[in-house]
Amino acid sequence: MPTPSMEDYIEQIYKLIEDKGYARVSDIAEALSVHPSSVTKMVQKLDKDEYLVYEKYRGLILTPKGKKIGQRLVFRHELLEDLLRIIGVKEENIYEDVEGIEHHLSWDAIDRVGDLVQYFQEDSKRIEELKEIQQKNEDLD
Ligand SMILES: [Mn+2]
Repeated sequence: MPTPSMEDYIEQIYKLIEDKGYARVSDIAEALSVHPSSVTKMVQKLDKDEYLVYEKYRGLILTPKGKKIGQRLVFRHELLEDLLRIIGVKEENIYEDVEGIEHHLSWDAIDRVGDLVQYFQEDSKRIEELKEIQQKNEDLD
């Protein structure tokens, strides 16, 4: 299993390749707010662990194993954003909150979060009921 830091890299690399068709060390460094030398080091480790293939002058590509995990990590991030949005977390907090929790949930918990998101998405009345509770709680403050 990849470590939380490896997960962040695989997730960003997957997203960059999805969006732009390629992932350069400089783009990864910018996306993760880290120094390019840290990216090079991590990319070498990910290459060694067979998540990607890195060739200095030709860039990098994800292996099937890297792609599969990348897809799951991006799905997990987006699912948790959906959850926080549905339960009314302020937009300005959503990204950082997800970055903070995403590595610390089991895939079991992620599946259950998926059920919960589906529960709300299937009937907007449920979201309205939650908002009513939130309104009541705010009035108590
Ligand atoms: Mn993330």
